[in-house]
Amino acid sequence: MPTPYTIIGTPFSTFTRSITLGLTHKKIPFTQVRCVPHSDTAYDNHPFGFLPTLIIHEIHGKTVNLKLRESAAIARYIDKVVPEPSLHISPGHGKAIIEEQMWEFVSLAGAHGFPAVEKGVVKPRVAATDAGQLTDSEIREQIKPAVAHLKRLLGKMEELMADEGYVFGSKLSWADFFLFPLLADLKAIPEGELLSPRMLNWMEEMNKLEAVKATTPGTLSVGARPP
Ligand SMILES: N[C@@H](CCC(=O)N[C@@H](CS)C(=O)NCC(=O)O)C(=O)O
Repeated sequence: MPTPYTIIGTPFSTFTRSITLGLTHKKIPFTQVRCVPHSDTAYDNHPFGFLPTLIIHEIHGKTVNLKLRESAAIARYIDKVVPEPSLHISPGHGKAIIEEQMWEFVSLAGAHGFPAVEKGVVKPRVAATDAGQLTDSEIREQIKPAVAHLKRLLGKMEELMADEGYVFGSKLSWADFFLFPLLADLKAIPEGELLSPRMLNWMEEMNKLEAVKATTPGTLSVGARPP
């Protein structure tokens, strides 16, 4: 039987993994089409060739093959069709006073975390390592300003997190699923040394989740390369 959803995007893509983490955690079957950003497949499904796109094949028994883009919109749709297990928080979870602070964290992770981790440090480090032309200290020198920026960003993200447990303490949420793919990539490169004991403890907790285990193949953390 065909799955009700198709996700367009390589498992290597962190935004794609945030969504496959949510789908897997909620036990929603899906098919994944592995492609890189700006490939023909990406453009066939997204106006700007970005990842991910969720194709919703049916709504209320009617074939629609609707293409939904933007990970936060996709997360909202997933929550609507399969509310449990919930990936939302309530006031009192971690440092939250209002529930919207979970979406605030998600947005900060995407808008500030992604460029600082992936564009600034992970991608240049992986590209330089794969090219094999520079020594480790030359690579470190090249990415030094980006590493300093990332260190500040990680400190600020950590300030928003509960002192222990998930991002919002005892409650697993989309905040964890949006931050985790970024830091799993970071941990896989030498600059993973920036991760604090708090972040490392959190990653250990996350690594126990079935959804994390199921979405690990194809990621940098196991040495994979796209698609
Ligand atoms: N706002 C988008 C961002 C998605 C995004 O940046 N995806 C990356 C892959 S992880 C991408 O396609 N990047 C292409 C580019 O930066 O040109 C979302 O939340 O879905």
